[in-house]
Amino acid sequence: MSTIYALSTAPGKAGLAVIRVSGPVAFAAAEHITGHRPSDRSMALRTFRVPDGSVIDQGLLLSFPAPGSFTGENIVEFQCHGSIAVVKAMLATLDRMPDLRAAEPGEFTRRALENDRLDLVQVEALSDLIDAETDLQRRQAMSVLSGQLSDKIATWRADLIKALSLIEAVIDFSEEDVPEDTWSEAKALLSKTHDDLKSIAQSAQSSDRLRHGYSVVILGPPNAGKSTLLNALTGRETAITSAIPGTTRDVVETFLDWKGLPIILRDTAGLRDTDDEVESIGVARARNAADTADLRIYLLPEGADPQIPPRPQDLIVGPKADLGGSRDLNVSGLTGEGVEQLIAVVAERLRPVDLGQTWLLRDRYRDAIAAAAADLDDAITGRDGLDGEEIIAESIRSAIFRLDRLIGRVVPDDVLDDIFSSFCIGK
Ligand SMILES: Nc1nc2c(ncn2[C@@H]2O[C@H](COP(=O)(O)OP(=O)(O)OP(=O)(O)O)[C@@H](O)[C@H]2O)c(=O)[nH]1
Ligand SMILES: [Mg+2]
Repeated sequence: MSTIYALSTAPGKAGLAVIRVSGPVAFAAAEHITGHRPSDRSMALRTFRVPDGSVIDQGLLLSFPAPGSFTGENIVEFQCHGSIAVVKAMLATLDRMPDLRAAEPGEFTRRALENDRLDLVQVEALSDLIDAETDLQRRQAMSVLSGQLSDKIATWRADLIKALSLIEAVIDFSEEDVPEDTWSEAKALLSKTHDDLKSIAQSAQSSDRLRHGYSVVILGPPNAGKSTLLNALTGRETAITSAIPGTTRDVVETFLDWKGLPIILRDTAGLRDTDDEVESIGVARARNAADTADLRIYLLPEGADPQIPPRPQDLIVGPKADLGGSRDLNVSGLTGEGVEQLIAVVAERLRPVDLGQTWLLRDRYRDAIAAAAADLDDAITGRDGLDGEEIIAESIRSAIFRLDRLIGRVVPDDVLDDIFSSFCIGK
């Protein structure tokens, strides 16, 4: 196994930069550059030098021995100044050492997987954590990274193996010797796992939104103050506003963090019938955005026609609250009145009901979980319909295999290559 190195912090100027080295000669590399390595699992101030003795920088050196390190190998981390020249000199020095090479994208994490420090679900959670932009995204990624989903999968797997062994025992018995409650015990295990899988699969939509953002669209007639509200919500002049009805034509999109939820907020053209060619394209775009939205905020003056029928989830809000308003919620983009309340109500409506079940599920998980649930469905109904025990056992084996693939127990290399290709170098 080769020893790999990489800059693990973002490239460019910064207060600090961290260079990570992992593998059999990591400790030798540290000694080469600093003279001597601090004791295991500790950090010490060191001078970093090139082999001819000239000083590159002064910084901290951290040392983690195998097998309790992130990768499961010997690791050292150089914490140097975040200078482009320092980092360049450090990487060049490492590169000149025998048996060391630059890491590929995600290679540290891949080694963590290969050395059983993380399973595949946790590997992807680490990637989610690094990509997290809102508090809820961070919390969901952390709960998977800390092993909550892996523990659940381990329980399902153990229950299925137990059920399988019960069914296999039935297969080995001759017909008349089969204990009556063996099947009911197996069926209870299968049903429990099946229901768990199903409920997680049902949270897939919330998971998808937590990962990619909830779509919230502001709708209403021209001049209602939609763009002014968008600007108040983003805190800057995101969209053009004017007293001329029909100002907004394109859908104006921004990303916001509302109470930890990732929100993609869209301002749209005022909804009305129009002969203006460009404006009618704008209205069509507004309708499209409304169709795919998770929640629509209707900025609707008293007595105005919503044009697009509201859904139960949607909010009808009175505009220009500074001039008065009689709806339950009235907002003013101009003065900011009601804006905080609007954010709170929208976040409340969108927040997943069962956050504990809402993991940042990827398509890969969703497919595996749904397919495993279908296998168990076959196994359970198969028995009710008196399928042979061999066929039922086969369905259970298939579900176990899908869970094994999910956590990375059995994963083809091309799937792994695909997963790690989205990682940055240094992860
Ligand atoms: N008093 C008051 N005036 C507002 C408020 N919001 C917007 N306006 C005014 O109403 C006019 C229209 O505002 P916009 O935000 O451009 O309205 P819009 O709904 O985006 O209009 P279109 O893009 O044409 O559909 C402008 O003159 C704004 O200054 C508000 O909260 N209070
Ligand atoms: Mg507008």
